[in-house]
Amino acid sequence: MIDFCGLSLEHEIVNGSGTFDAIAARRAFGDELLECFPFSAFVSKTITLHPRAGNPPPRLWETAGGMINSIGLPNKGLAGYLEHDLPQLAELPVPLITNVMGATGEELAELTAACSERPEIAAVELNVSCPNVATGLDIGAVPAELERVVEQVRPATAKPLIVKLTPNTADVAACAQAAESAGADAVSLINTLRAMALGPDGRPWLGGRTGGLSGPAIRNVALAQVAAVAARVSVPIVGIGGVQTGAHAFDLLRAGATLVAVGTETFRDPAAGSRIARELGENAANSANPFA
Ligand code: RRO
Repeated sequence: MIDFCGLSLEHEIVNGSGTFDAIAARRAFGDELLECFPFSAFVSKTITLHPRAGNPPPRLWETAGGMINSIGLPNKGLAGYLEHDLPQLAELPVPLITNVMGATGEELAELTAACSERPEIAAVELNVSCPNVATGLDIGAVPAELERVVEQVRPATAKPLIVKLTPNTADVAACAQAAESAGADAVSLINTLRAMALGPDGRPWLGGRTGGLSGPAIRNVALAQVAAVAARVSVPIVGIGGVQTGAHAFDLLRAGATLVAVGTETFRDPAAGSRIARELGENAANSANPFA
């Protein structure tokens, strides 16, 4: 068992927020999904205070080593999530981490307080890659601003608080340090890298103009950022970025992560979480003896 902020998890592999729809998967695979759930904790897609339709299409662009998404946070809003999704997610056989995003510290604190009241929710993950409505900067990209926001949110819950960091910043380790000193129990990284694709007419292809690059293309960026953060903070780290195999997960653990989240790979293989956890076990056993 792995201890993560007081949660006992079966193995190190969780999903990246927004990359595995457990409710749709349950519809498709039935109770079989519950019997062999691929992740040791489930991270919800990002929830905002009010419902959002998301970005206009197109929302995806495939690259040589991954994909760019411009989904734009479509979700039912907090009330819709609590009423419709939470009862279904509570049936999953693993702890539930709810991911929330707000444009201000007040919004994030309100979302976190609402999650805090629900026993079905084991932990809260703050997605801080949203542009600040006042400054236009991503809230999580500026250490001093991030510290203020996490300080505002911290009193809203006694549950584990994970801050999901953006890689689109000058110094991700400074952001991690700011989150830690404001009371975060863990940090997760990396979210997607801002990217753009042009259509045949030379204009941005994605409805949101830019999107987030994920998949194998960002794996070594994730590794560098996780290592940089691990050198600067002592809270546990969830390593995320382009993991497709147990060996990739093992690299993130060796760089300092406690858990590893799998995202883009689950679009190709919905059971990737179980496979990667199994491979990771084999990899760790073999690596004890390099000649095995
Ligand atoms: O919904 C999205 O477009 C989205 C989000 Br909230 C995020 O955190 N990362 C990402 O790549 N896409």
